[in-house]
Amino acid sequence: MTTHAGPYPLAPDASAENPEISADEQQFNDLIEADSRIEPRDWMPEDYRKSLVRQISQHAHSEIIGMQPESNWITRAPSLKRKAILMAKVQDEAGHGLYLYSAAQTLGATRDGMTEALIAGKARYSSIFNYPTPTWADMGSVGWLVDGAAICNQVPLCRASYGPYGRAMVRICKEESFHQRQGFEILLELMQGTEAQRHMAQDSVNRWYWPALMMFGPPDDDSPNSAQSMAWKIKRFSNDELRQRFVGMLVPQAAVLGITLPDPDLKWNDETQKYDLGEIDWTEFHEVLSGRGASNAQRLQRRRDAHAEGAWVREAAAAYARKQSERSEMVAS
Ligand code: BYC
Repeated sequence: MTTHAGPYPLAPDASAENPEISADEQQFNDLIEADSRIEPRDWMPEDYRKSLVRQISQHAHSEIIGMQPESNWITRAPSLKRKAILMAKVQDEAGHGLYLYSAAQTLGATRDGMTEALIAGKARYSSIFNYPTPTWADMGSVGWLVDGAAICNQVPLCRASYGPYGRAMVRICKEESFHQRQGFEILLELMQGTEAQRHMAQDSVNRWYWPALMMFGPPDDDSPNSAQSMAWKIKRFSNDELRQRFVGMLVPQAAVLGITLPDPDLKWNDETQKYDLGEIDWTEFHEVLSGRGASNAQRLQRRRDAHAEGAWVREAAAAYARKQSERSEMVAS
């Protein structure tokens, strides 16, 4: 199987042939078998490296694009407390993007290459961020459902076989857990409010529930990367297993909120010991992945604008770094 790294040029030495492939490959296999960690200095199969660059860069892009639906609400948050919480959350997402871009860089991907691919529309990021956030309740749903799905998916990634990715995920998951609780709390407050507030909360959950289930990716029998990724212990559970786990987490929380999950077919199955779920609209999922979701164009344009508007910051930082290094050279000579 050949794995792709996404649309990224890799640093020149990153794909150099290793003359001792077989001994190295044995060592790699032993490390995976022993549930140990692969570190940047270790030999790794080219496809392993490419698959990690693919997944980690997509994940980093998701964090960065994921700042947009919420940053829209910072100026309109209903109180100073809500504004401060939301600002901190959006800043956290930027930090997650940075850890993840750094992890991808340890595999030879360049930061510029990844950014260029994103703003050129050649890179994937999570489908979920192509949906609009028209009401304040959407800040609750994004936290409860989107961050909730993120936690379900990402806690097992803390044990990913690639060291820098797993370690980045530990910190990210701690923050996601706070994000999920703040979303739950927004919805709880709305559900304890007026009729109009309860309606706004339910309407928002109706819009976000199905897209949140799609975050886990296509069904297992239509997931080309899963088998190899699980054999390499990057992924620990399949897309459908994690989706099930997520629904199992939501059901009691929805009861506490007094919110109805918008799936009339959702019910516990004693025989399979799993929830039966209604049909997910995979046509919608593929439309969003093809760039035809409600907000794809807007999200990418905003990212392009932000990149262009931030050029002076990057130039200033580079000029400062150059001056500093010239100064230290002068002192040394
Ligand atoms: N959206 O073979 P599959 C966050 C693609 S950040 C778009 O199952 P894999 C948060 C998939 O990439 C959320 N594309 O793939 C941030 C593949 O395409 P390529 C992001 C999707 O990798 C801010 C193709 O479909 N989380 O939560 O085994 C604020 C076939 O799929 C999606 C991560 O990135 C999707 N939903 O499994 C709040 C977590 N699903 O690359 C919250 C890390 C699938 O072959 N990533 N695709 O062209 C993963 O765990 C895995 O990559 C996935 C997909 C489960 C997402």
